[in-house]
Amino acid sequence: MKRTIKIAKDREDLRNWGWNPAWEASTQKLIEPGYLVGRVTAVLRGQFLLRLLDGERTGELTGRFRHLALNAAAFPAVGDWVLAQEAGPELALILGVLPRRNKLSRKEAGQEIQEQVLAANVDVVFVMTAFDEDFNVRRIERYAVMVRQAGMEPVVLINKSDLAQVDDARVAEARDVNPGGTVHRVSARTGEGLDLVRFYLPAGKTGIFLGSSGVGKSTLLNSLLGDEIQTTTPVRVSDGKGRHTTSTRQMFMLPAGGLVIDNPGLREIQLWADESALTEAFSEISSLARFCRYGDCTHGPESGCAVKEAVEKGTLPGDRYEGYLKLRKELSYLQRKQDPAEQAEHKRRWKSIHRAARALYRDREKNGG
Ligand SMILES: Nc1nc2c(ncn2[C@@H]2O[C@H](COP(=O)(O)OP(=O)(O)O)[C@@H](O)[C@H]2O)c(=O)[nH]1
Ligand SMILES: [Mg+2]
Ligand SMILES: [Zn+2]
Repeated sequence: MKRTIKIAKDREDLRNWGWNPAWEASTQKLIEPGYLVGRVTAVLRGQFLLRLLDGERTGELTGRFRHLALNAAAFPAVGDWVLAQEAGPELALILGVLPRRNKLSRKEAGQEIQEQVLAANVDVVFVMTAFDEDFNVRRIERYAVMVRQAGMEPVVLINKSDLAQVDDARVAEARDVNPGGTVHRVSARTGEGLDLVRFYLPAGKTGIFLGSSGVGKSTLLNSLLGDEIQTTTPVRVSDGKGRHTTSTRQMFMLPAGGLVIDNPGLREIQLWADESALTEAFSEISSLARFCRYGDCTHGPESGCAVKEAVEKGTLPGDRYEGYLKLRKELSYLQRKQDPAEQAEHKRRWKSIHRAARALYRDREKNGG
């Protein structure tokens, strides 16, 4: 007999922030009575803004959480659901992050080979560019791999359509590098395409805008927010020592109930992805590859390569092929840099972290820190 999962009474209102029966079902064993469940709506330096049943609170990590976290990716990201404990009128202590449904990651900027989670538990990712000098299909390609890695299809928005002709060729160019995905013309200024964007964001669904700074992410968000008395200026939270920190990523609720994460422009989008994300993002190349003479064809110097033949015949654009090779090289470099021994150690430590986290959930006596 199929059992229907009902949302516990004391979490009912979290539906507005994306909680649903699926979340309830997958986390039943982790949520002990007395724990608060909340969503991370903003990440600040060392602090978090949490949406809990009784409203907004500042969240801080327990010492134990910090101790158990192996790397930056284990820390709460915007969109995460967390278990917390009340600690004063405006503060909550974060005990753990509930298992993520998905995560949008990049390689940390700089030399470090580390994963940085930009957002978690997202339903739709808008890859945003504009009808101006920002437009670059290679960048869309790169974002597409990132989104596929998170298990989603990118929705490409080309903003500032007021600057373009109706039949601007850039829409078709963007479609060509986003096979299977969608591309829309929008204008935060005139409102063109805004209804389409809203369509992706019904109540309780979470979307995120990715794209370079200057493409109009904040302006578009403001247009979606309409006349709501809400600004898209970053939140500032006091750390109690008189200092203020400014949020990087932040979640907003649209008038119709959809949730949107604004994101500052990422100067560098280094990928944190594997081969399968590349295969999906370049699905037309993957389809061609089935006709290569050798099963392990690298589409390089081999003879009988169907991918290169397609380039020669002009059915696959040469720069698309080169874009593919470049990203593949970047990903294999990333893989080599993640030393296998280190990865084994990583796995082993994660096991013990999960074990400890389970013990932590069970052991309510010790959950104070
Ligand atoms: N022409 C035009 N300009 C826009 C549009 N949307 C945003 N802008 C302008 O683009 C600039 C950058 O916008 P902003 O929202 O700050 O970009 P963000 O860095 O992606 O958040 C601002 O000067 C906006 O007024 C649009 O649809 N059309
Ligand atoms: Mg902005
Ligand atoms: Zn080949």
